[in-house]
Amino acid sequence: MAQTSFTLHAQDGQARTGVISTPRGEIRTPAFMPVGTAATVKGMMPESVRETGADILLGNTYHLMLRPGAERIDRLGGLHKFMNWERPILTDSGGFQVMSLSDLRKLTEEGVTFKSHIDGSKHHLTPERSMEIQKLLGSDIVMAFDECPALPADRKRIADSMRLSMRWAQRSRDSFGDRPGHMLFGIMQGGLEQDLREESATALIDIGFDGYAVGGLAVGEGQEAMFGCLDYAPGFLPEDKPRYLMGVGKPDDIVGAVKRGIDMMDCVLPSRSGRTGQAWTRRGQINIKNARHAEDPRPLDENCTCPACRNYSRAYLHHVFKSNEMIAGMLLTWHNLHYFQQIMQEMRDAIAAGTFDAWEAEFHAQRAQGDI
Ligand code: PRF
Ligand code: ZN
Repeated sequence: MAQTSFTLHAQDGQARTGVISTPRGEIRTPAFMPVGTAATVKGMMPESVRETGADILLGNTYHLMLRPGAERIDRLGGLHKFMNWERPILTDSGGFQVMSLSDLRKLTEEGVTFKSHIDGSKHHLTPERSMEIQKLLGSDIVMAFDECPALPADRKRIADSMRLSMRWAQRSRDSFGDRPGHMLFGIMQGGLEQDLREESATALIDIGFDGYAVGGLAVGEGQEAMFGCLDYAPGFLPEDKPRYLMGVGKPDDIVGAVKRGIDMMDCVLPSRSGRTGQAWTRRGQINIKNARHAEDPRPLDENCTCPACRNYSRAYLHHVFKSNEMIAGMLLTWHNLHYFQQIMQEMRDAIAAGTFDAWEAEFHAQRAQGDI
């Protein structure tokens, strides 16, 4: 009994729409996953995150193993219960966050040793320990343990790192075992080298995963280079399994990725930029702290149905940001998450209707007008 599945409903060009089914609920694809790093989507109650249209959240092995600890979360009934989100959770495996956040990292064939960015304590992560932690958390979609070099990097560094990640992918698979109701995703690496991407995809497919992530992008290469890679990378992966682009992105990155055959994405952008006063709308970006909003009675976006736009003026949002009120980041985070989910829903509808190209043209045309 599989208990999990991926069903494709329609394809328009390379863009696909479908549903991932898990015992904790369905994930409509293409899906955007809000990031709940520390067992919270910062500034949002879980029921509010759901109201924005999210089917699934992302959690982080790295942060939760350091604080409050995976064994503690397990004793408290698992991550879903702990954070009051009963729907699916995908957890990242930790290697990427070790490399970007921790101090004094030491990488070997076995795994990675590092010092916590919180208290300097020493920790060890391996594929086996990452699988164990993600199991203790109760993650529905578990990510293989990988390493991701920052770009630009020379070809040898990218090739060696990718091959290490593929050996770790096999160890992740062996250690994960058979867990009905839970999915394990492999992560493709290989930088911007087409042949290394293909070698990585072949290695992952040989091992066999429930879904495949494109890792190693959005690490400094720029949108044009990322799209260049996405023009071929998804084509190396099985059509009948979900494809997840990790850590992406801005609205136009997301649209370009879906157009190229990506089914899932995650990014801190809507929540993080909401806390700093950046709003994303169909007409582009707005910095609500800008003085031009101080007496503007209009909402952020006339067409948006989120609470920030239904109930508050730009003048009010400007005021609460200027006053450092807690509700400021809460309202903008809500708006941004709502807007990102709205884009996803519109893309799912357009792909199902076979009108993705027209939808995309309108998306870009509205942004070109700017905030008016
Ligand atoms: N690997 C993992 N997590 C990630 C990435 C990766 O390559 C990226 C790259 N954009 C974001 N998060 N495990
Ligand atoms: Zn809004």
